[in-house]
Amino acid sequence: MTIRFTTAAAFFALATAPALAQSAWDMPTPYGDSVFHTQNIMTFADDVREGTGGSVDITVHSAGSLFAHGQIKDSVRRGLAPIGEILMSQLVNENPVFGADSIPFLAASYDDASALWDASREDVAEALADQGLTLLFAVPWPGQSLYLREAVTDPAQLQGVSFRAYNNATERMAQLLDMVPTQVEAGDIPTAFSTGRIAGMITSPSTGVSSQAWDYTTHYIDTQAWLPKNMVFVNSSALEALSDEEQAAILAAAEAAEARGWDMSAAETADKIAALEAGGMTVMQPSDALSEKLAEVGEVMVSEWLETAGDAGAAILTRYQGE
Ligand code: PCA
Repeated sequence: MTIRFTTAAAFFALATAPALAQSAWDMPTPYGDSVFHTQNIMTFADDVREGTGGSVDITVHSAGSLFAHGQIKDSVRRGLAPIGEILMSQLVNENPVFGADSIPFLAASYDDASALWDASREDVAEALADQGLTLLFAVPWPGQSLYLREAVTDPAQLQGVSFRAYNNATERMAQLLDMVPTQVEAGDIPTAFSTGRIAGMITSPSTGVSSQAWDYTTHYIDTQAWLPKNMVFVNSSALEALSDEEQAAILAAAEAAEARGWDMSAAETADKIAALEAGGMTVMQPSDALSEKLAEVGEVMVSEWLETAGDAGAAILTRYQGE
């Protein structure tokens, strides 16, 4: 009898105590499972589970499977999901600070991208905090390069090309190069090429590989023009509802995820360019004429961004250039 009672009591304690403290969090993310951002987030979720003794259990719903990319931020703001990931520059219409990382040649190396992030992070965190969101971490994609169907050396060859855009800046860049932009999510790239909606794009070697760019384009032109970031944020009320220890574990996992993600991004640049070549693409450096034209476009876009971003934008550039 005693043994049975003890067993039952132990079972009762095991079954109920962790369940009371358990937070099961669904996390919508936009990109597929093979993408390093998603893999980094899976490790972040593991770290959170470990750091909280299993009491915060994050399930990652990748590739827009829970909410489409364009709905993730509002879903987290409204508490439909407690945590999520998006491309930061997707929010540039709300606040220009979200677009600082998507201007051609403003910050085209990892060192420069990191300095720009240091100079803009507070503004991004504040803009999110105004909406009840807490910034956890941000990680850049590798440099953005051109995927085309011919060896473009003269910028005039770009005129009229149907070109994939993934944010305002890529759309504006296409316009300034006399191309015809159309917005396409990363997961829809193969269909957009195969149905003729697009004939070229600018994106990282990572997305080039995950979308099998060699099936639709022949030339990779290694411009590495900017490093746009994905960011992960949490609904502030959901975060504050956790214990202090749980919150600290999440913040520690986020800090580790940011450092790990930047390393993963840098490490994959060369690997994925090699994979594009192995897939059959011709890898070229931009001609002087193309580089000059892209630099010109970058200058126009910096001044346009400064016009919309006002004093906050000017302060970001001053901090960035002072670093
Ligand atoms: N991949 C994402 C954003 C930038 C990148 O490298 C995309 O192409 O949608």
